[in-house]
Amino acid sequence: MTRPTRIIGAPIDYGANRRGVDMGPSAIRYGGLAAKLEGAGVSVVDDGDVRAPRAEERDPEAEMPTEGRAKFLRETKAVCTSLADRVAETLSSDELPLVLGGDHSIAIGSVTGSARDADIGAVWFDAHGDFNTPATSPSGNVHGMPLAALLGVGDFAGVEWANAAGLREENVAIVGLRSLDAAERAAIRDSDVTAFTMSDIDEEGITAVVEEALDVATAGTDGIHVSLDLDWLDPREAPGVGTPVRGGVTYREAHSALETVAESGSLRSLELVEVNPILDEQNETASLATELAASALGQRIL
Ligand code: HAR
Ligand code: MN
Ligand code: MN
Ligand code: MN
Repeated sequence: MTRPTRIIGAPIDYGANRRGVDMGPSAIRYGGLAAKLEGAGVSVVDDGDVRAPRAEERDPEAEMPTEGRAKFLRETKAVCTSLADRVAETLSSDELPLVLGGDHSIAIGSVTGSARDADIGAVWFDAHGDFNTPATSPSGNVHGMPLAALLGVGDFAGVEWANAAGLREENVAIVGLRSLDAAERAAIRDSDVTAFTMSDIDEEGITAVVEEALDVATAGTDGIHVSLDLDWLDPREAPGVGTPVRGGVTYREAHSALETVAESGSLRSLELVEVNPILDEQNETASLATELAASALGQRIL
């Protein structure tokens, strides 16, 4: 039985290259998240949103690192710090945190909170590697950096607010890769992270790949964080994302993957990120996110 679930919104787009993902939490709620989960037998509480000042009030270049670029890093730190607290509090009251983004930079907060009182692994469903650092990022957008930040790669080494999770590369699996920058690709290859590309899914099938990813994330850990970037899916299924990449997983593969997550019984925290309602069609990507959450939390047809 899935634990009672607490929804926490993180309505920010500081880390993204296009405006709009800050409206993701509203769109996903409007898409019927609570009803969908209750229909799946999960009891749900909505904890509202973490506070996030509007990007228009901020200077993206304030407090940039000395080397390279990372826009809105100060604001990202503030939001991730309060998100981490909310996630950790949720877990200590025996509820499962379901974090709604927001751009993917919020994963720094979700994972940090999930790891506060436990040793965790992570499965990252994404078209992208999210393994850039301020020095390697071509864009300066922090949503391309959260895994590197959490693992302390490059300039992120010793950045306390970002590496406090103590996440180990050996317990991280990325699933569905199809877009990497050159230096990011080299960093992933040099790391002990396990990365599955779309070709791996083509060759082995989604179930085998997700089972391997779960083995990696659960090995010696107390549970896992699942970070679901909606651009993991093919843009035909999920058009409402800021950085769509052709050739993603299908609707059925996505459900099957999250059902496999549910069956593992190891899910500790979940997040849905990068839904961009401005680019969406009739809220279909937000509504798809609600369905996938229900699969991850154990919905069964029969
Ligand atoms: N790799 C590119 C960058 O770092 C694009 C990142 C796109 N990011 C996301 N996260 N949507 O997966 O700028
Ligand atoms: Mn991502
Ligand atoms: Mn820990
Ligand atoms: Mn992505």
